[in-house]
Amino acid sequence: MSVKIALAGNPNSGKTTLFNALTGSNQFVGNWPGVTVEKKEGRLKGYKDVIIMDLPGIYSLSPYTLEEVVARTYLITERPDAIINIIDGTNLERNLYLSTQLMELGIPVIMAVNMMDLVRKNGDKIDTKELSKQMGCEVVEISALKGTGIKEAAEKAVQLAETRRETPAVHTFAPEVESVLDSIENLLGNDVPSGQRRFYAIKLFERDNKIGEQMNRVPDVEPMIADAERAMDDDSESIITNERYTYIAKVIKRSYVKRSKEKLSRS
Ligand code: BGO
Repeated sequence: MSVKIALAGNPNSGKTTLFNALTGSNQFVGNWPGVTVEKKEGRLKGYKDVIIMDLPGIYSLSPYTLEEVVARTYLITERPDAIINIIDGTNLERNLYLSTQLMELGIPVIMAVNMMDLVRKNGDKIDTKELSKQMGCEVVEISALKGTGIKEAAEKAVQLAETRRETPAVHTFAPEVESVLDSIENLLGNDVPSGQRRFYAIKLFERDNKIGEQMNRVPDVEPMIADAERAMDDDSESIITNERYTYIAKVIKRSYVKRSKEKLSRS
């Protein structure tokens, strides 16, 4: 049985470098259906039955760019067996924004923290154990350019993919946000696969105008959203964005050790 692994990450995170290193010359290039966004897939070197699907470089799974819509439609409808989320280790905060969203899809994720050669050169350190705990996924440090950590990341991704296990996100938002998301999830019931319920609930709460296309029935959640917006005095999309950044700030505080800070704490 063949295994499908999606490669997802921000533009400039080193995704192309990693994809080339993982697949070598075993690549097929085309377009995603109906759009002129390039679609690349390739066979993982050393594995007969493992396909790596290179998703477009994106910052978010929102509905605002073709690339984002292509990537999320693929993730929701095709459901790869695992996701390799490549992130730029020198730019953790911005990159983890997408990661929090990938974790909500219920698909097993392995996080490949790239540019580790630069992180080390800067004298910074990442506590991968803590990052892994906070994000709820395995974390491997890599340098796509130098080729370090890549084999380990690929092996872990294949192992994870073979489990085909649903993996719920571990990060949570403020209690009042969780409460409204819970209510939306209850309304969704079995209309969407259980592993994707949180993802759909968040998208509905954000008034994502494209998510309905992936659903048979769209529940009326507008009164719940309006109540929450009144109570929190913000629009629902900003509420979720802020919650993500609040969580990310906590993750970074616990897992990223900047050289300058280390020096300060020693003095
Ligand atoms: C240029 N370490 C370092 N140091 N650089 C890396 C690593 C790594 O682990 N991985 C990737 N890069 P893409 P997307 C470049 O092209 O794979 C570099 O958008 C340059 N080009 O080499 O393209 C990689 O697919 C001139 O850098 O990313 C590339 O995700 C001067 O990160 C860039 C300096 O990688 C983006 C860099 C003409």
